[in-house]
Amino acid sequence: MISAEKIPNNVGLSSNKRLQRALEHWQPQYIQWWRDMGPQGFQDYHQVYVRTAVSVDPSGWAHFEYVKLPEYRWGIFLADPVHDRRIGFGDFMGQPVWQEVPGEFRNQLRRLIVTQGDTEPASVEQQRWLGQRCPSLYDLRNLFQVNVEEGRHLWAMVYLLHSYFGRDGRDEAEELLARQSGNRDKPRILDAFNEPIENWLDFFMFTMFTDRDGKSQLLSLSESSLDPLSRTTRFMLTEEAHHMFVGETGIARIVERTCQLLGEAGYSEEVRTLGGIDLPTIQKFINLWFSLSLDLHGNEISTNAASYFGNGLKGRAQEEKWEDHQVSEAYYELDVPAANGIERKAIPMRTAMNEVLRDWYVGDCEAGVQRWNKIFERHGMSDRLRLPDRKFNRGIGMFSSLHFDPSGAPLSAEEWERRKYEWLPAPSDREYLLSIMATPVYEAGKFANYIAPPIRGINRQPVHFEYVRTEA
Ligand code: BYC
Ligand code: FE
Ligand code: FE
Repeated sequence: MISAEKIPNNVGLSSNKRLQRALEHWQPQYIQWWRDMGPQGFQDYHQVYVRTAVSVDPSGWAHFEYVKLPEYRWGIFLADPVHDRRIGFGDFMGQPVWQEVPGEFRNQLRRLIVTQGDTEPASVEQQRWLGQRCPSLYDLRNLFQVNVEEGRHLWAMVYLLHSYFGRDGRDEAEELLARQSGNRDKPRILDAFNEPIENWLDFFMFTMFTDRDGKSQLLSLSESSLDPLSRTTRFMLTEEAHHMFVGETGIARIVERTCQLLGEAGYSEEVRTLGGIDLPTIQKFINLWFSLSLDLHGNEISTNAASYFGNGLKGRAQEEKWEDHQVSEAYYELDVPAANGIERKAIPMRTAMNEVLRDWYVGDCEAGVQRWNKIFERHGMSDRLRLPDRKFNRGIGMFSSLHFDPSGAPLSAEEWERRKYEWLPAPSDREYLLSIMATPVYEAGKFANYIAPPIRGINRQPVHFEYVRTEA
């Protein structure tokens, strides 16, 4: 019998027999998946200082304890209901939100929830080897915090599937554990979640840029007319903030260290000879993970997106900031490829909703890159990091069959093939990164040479705290 007490929740699990029965079947499969596909080498003998959500109020967030990862208490939480909440956009604007899934939107909603749910375990799979290459115990703990929370995000989507989609929902919940990142026969649904994350530069860029797609998608789903979906995703957003913190500060600490090494070398020496990560390599990893994450927003012109919006299933990020919530007349000015270059074309705004969300996303990324560039200013250096043009290295959308350099200038296929490793990580860059990460740093307070320590520790603990400890 599954014990509701072991699953922190605010969905009345102990009195919900139907949900308990469904979870009883699924939870052992989840734990098996976590052992097989979760952090490799950190299942049985390590205790990790992690935060567990025990309720949705701010104090429920302050719960830190040492746990063995497979014993983490994955919980089910919805943000508090909003009194008399009304549909905020689309064709049903102003009507009360739905507490059940309307039959006519069942397939679309299931698809959105499954797609969202699929990314969560995928990221855990992608990151499963990183513990063996970690730059410090502090970073190791942050990796595992992100991993257990992505696991909890999977629980969140499985909760919706089990509660609102009956038999198909239960089948989908099992499939979420059956697909595997990078698997040739049963890959994860979205492309970026099949890419390898083999080193910590990948990891920090992924949490900076790909978890930020999590933020844009969760913001737009939190506008949903399906109230349980809205409330679930609203709570997930509070966890997402920490994931992006890990990515942004991780890169900031690498940049800081690189600046120090450059200074020590009189700004002349190749940083790699000092064991650091050179700025061109950092820029290449920005180019890679930003372009992969742009793809996650879907096609520029999408009838799916128009229908999600019209039906009130998925809104825009921060819908309340827009004036027109119906968007039945408006047009969007889109840059499209044309015979001689790029042409502006007005398309119905509803079909451009993926692009509207991508605009929001690019702005949010841009602000983060500007914060990194402050580090160079502080060091009195003229170097800067930047986002590549949106057309660069795209795998989805109108530009995916064409080639561009990071400034947006068109290239022939032959030129792209010849020059792509000027802009994207080359096999030799990856070899170098693996070489400096080959020996993990497991000593409290010590940091790998390529990264600066953080300014402060987790939960007011010192930086040299033993964030992960081995059982005697
Ligand atoms: N890769 O009409 P379109 C997160 C497919 S991240 C592969 O443009 P739509 C997290 C598409 O499925 C947030 N295929 O699509 C981060 C469709 O296929 P079919 C995840 C792609 O539906 C880090 C076809 O192309 N959440 O939480 O408007 C760690 C037509 O495309 C891709 C969500 O994604 C792609 N990149 O837009 C952990 C929210 N893009 O029907 C977690 C839910 C498109 O032809 N999902 N296709 O077979 C959605 O809202 C939408 O599905 C998408 C796609 C925005 C992803
Ligand atoms: Fe997530
Ligand atoms: Fe995340």
